[in-house]
Amino acid sequence: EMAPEERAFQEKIDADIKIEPKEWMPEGYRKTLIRQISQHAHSEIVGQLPEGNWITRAPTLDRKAILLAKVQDEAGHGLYLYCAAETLGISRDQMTEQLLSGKAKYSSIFNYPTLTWADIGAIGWLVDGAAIMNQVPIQRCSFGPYSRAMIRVCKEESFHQRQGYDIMMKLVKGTDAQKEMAQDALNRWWHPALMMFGPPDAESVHSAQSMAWKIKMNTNDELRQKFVDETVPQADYLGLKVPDPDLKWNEERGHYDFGEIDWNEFYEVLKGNGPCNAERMAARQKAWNDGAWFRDGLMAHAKKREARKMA
Ligand code: FAQ
Repeated sequence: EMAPEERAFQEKIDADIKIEPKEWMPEGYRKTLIRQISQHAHSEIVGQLPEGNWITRAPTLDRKAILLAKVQDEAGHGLYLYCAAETLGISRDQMTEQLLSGKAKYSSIFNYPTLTWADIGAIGWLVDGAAIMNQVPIQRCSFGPYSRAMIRVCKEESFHQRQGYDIMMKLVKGTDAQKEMAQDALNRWWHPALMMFGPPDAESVHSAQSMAWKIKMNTNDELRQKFVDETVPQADYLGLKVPDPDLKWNEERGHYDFGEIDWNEFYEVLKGNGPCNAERMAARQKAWNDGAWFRDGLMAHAKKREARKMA
């Protein structure tokens, strides 16, 4: 049986009325939002690392400026999302501690290495492409600050996706070696990109409740299918082959059928056993430690000013 305040809350959700930070909400709703928004923020921050790896080695000055701008956008998204989560009563320090202790997750995709310049193209095309697929519907989610954050974030992600596809276009029109490099990047990023949408619906523990609360607007498998349907023609246009022998257009369903995903690999990455988990966490831990003197300085300064005001 639902308590009256909870019923009123659910009625608002069902009527597409946004929930704002100071309003009453069930504890589970608050917790789920903090989990999802903070994990999303952590993904943006950790997501800077694989691409940052290529800023100094971008092939032209233009490419370097574009990549630099893109990575700065990710930082902005992260900070924006931390702020949205803070309206729910958790501090950014607490969220950072949860990331560094392993309690909070970040997207599995950022535990893979960026081996060649083509990986920067593949990330923009596939990873930002998957991010957009997931985040466009969240623009309509029930929590005001999160939904509004997604509007700006999605605009920037669209630019990111285009810059990635543009890198791929350039490579496939280049030398044989460049085309091979593009194909190799697609081979390595395709399945990890499909895993970004989360476990199959049958194993997704949070989906049903999150969808009832409109924190999530679609199931993991729905978005994964939509991504495959939109991305395969883009690969065809590039003249690249999607690394899946079972991929086939299904006329009856009006969708592509695709092969089984290696969920064992996904769960291993979540457990910390992906190729770059340790490296990513070490980089974040170092950034946090290296910034300690600055945070301490800010706090000391604020305290002094407060004391001066009191005097
Ligand atoms: N990686 O019950 P579900 C970006 C966890 S885009 C790691 O289905 P839920 C942009 C899940 O947290 C990437 N963990 O969970 C960019 C849960 O564990 P928990 C970030 C995953 O929450 C581009 C457990 O598995 N985007 O950063 C993953 O309903 C390029 C059970 O799963 C977002 O976060 C995974 N792939 O659905 C930046 C979007 N999948 O928390 C730089 C918002 C699942 O109980 C460069 N988030 N898990 O310990 C969401 O839409 C959802 O949280 C899902 C997962 C769809 C990711």
